[in-house]
Amino acid sequence: MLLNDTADQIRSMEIRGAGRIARAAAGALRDYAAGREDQEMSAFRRAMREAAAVLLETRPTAVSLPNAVQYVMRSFAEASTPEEAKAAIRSAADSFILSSHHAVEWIGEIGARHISDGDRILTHCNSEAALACILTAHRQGKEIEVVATEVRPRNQGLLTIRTLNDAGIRTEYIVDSAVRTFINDADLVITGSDAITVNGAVVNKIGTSQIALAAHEARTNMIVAAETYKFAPRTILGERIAIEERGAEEVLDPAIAAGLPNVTVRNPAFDVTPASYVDLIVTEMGAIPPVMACIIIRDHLGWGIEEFHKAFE
Ligand code: RUB
Repeated sequence: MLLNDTADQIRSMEIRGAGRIARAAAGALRDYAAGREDQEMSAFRRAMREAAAVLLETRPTAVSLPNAVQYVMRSFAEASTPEEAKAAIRSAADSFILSSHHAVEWIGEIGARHISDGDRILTHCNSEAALACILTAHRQGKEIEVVATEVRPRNQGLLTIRTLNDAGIRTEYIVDSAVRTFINDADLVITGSDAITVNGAVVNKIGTSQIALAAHEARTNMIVAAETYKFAPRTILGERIAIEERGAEEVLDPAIAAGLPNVTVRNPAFDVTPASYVDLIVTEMGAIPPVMACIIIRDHLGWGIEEFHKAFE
């Protein structure tokens, strides 16, 4: 697939979910590099930088995207010919994609340990990582039930209930505004994440923070399932995660909107849940309290303040 096609598919959300977006971007860079016929390294580097920029501009929130792009782009820093660079890119992209799949499997195993027989789990949006925990617990023979939200305006909940239905998991499907009504029946909330900041705040699908608030009030545990490439190194420097605001037409029919000149539709796609409302973040490295997010960024991803200073020198 051409790089621009992948970028279009990410933008239009045909490819969506932070993990899938990251893998698609890594694969697109690999394929784009393979198709280049540059003789000079300078032309190759320029073309790759432009390709990376096209991908990075698609959706602003999921940190897995810049993390994947950076992983692939760093791989050919030492290459002296385009052929050498292409080989390095291929190997980096393939290894990113493979380790991303493994990470989701591990998260499933680790997350399932926190699900007990008889649990009723509330989930929001459509997250591979959150579903991995639920599906693994089910495969282990635990009798579980799920409450899945609709996820206005893009209805990602439909994808979730199809997967749960196909796995034979009993599921209740509710509108987003019914969460507080059902939270007392839930033993656990499990969601995924698009980005996790250095202080453990979780950026995920709009509505997650309301659910976390309701869970906090009801003393229901809130677990976030996230691969370590969803942790955002630049938040060390106080950089904020950009929250994507999508088009009004996703929320309100333009024909209706045209007759309402005093009404402005707002459509933020994500929100921020403070660390204090999150009990556990399940990563492929283990389950950690949100306050340990800085350790993942520093010790596992290798980004301390010194590394940032070096990178920007
Ligand atoms: C998807 C979303 C998911 C996270 C994690 O939003 O918020 O919860 O991306 O998903 P959108 P995963 O549908 O707008 O991309 O665990 O699959 O990476």
